[in-house]
Amino acid sequence: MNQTLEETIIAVSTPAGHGGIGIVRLSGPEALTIARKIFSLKEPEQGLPTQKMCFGYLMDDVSQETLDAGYLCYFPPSHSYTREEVVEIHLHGSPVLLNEAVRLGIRAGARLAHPGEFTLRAYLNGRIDIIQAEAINDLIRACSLDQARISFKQMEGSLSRKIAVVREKIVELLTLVETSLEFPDEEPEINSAQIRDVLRELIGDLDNLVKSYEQGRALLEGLTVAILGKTNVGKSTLFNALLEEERAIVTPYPGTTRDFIRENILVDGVLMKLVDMAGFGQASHPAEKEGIARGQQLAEKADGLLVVLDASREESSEDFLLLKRFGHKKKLLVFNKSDLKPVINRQKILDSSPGAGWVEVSALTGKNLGRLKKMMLETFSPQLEKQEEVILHQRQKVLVESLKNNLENGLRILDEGAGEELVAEAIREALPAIGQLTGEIRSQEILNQIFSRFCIGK
Ligand SMILES: Nc1nc2c(ncn2[C@@H]2O[C@H](COP(=O)(O)OP(=O)(O)O)[C@@H](O)[C@H]2O)c(=O)[nH]1
Ligand SMILES: [Mg+2]
Repeated sequence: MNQTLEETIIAVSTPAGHGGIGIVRLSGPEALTIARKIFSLKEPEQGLPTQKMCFGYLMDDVSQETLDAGYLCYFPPSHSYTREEVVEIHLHGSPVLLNEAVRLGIRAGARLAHPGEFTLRAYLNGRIDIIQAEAINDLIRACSLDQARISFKQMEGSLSRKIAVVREKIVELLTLVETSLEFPDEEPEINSAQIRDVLRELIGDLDNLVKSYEQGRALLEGLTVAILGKTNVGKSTLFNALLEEERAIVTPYPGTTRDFIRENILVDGVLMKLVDMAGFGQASHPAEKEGIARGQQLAEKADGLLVVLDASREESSEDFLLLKRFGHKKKLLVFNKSDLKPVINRQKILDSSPGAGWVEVSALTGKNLGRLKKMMLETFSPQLEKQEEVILHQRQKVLVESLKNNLENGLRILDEGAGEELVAEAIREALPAIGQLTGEIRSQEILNQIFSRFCIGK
């Protein structure tokens, strides 16, 4: 990736396709000069206030043809995303027009930006660290409101600050240990018991961060919710109803669904991967048999189960087998077909599955589906402690783990009664991991990996 900051870069920053408006963005030392060549202000005599929308026209500066009307907004380096001159040109959201604006900008001296290059510049110019850059991309790509919330906080520096505190504590500890070593005749600044306390506390904090990665993954990838039940109880109808579209095939005949189908739904901002599968019980076809086997495996790994029962029929041994088989999983009992005359002995089912939440619904009429969704959220989402940081990237997790290992190593050396010099050395080895985490230690490979995942124009 080209990293010369002398060049001015340009790209369309809004998504591909037709839209109400589209934005072309420039960043670099010539951003304003180039923008003024291709965009002429309607009232140039009024000057160009910073961070204000100024009306004008997109112009071909050679043919003098006016191509569109829109707004130009200038951000001086002190207030821009990249810490360079940035200009946004807001036009009508037509891909041909926006591409033409980019072509004109390039003819006037700009270069097409690489994916993520605006954010890369914000990092290279010291406005954000690497953790924040990753968070910006996470925010853009967030599929759920919970993930967006976390990414926004991290973009604002919450995780970076947490890491900075760890670093300060380590540096302070090192300074105290080293001063004590330097002046062995004086009263030591810190004794072994105090060193041990500081290390233990740091290791505890880092351990919580490492553990949060599991939660982070659930957020990033969504929760898998499998729909289980005997054949013909209405699983596919429920699946379609929750999805609000006719995705799975529904027929009155048992064994209609042979494989499993997975679709995403958003429940109150939380991403859920809903899986419809073959009904449990006697398979009438080899494909159905295989479907049942795969379904069992999937259900075993799911974050939650919806066990569907046909309330208009008598409960059967298969229902009880199923409940027993998945007794250990988080689940909700869904008594379906509540629009028909109730026949099932509900209490008997509830007794066999103590503690499980339940709800009466009709997948056909939609009765209680809102309530079911609410219960799915309450029962299946990991309980995020609001103030806790959550790690969303393996890169970060690996580095935090290595940091923790170094400190544990220091603690072990201390416990073995080795000299404080060796302890200090072990602790000092933790520092590079922090530098890599925040991007203070720059690795071209890591930069390429991170920024190539961005969109062009960000
Ligand atoms: N009356 C009524 N019929 C339903 C309801 N849900 C599903 N059905 C019917 O039950 C039959 C089997 O449904 P389906 O979704 O294919 O069941 P699956 O085998 O569990 O996937 C179909 O004829 C559906 O129309 C419901 O809530 N009420
Ligand atoms: Mg089905």
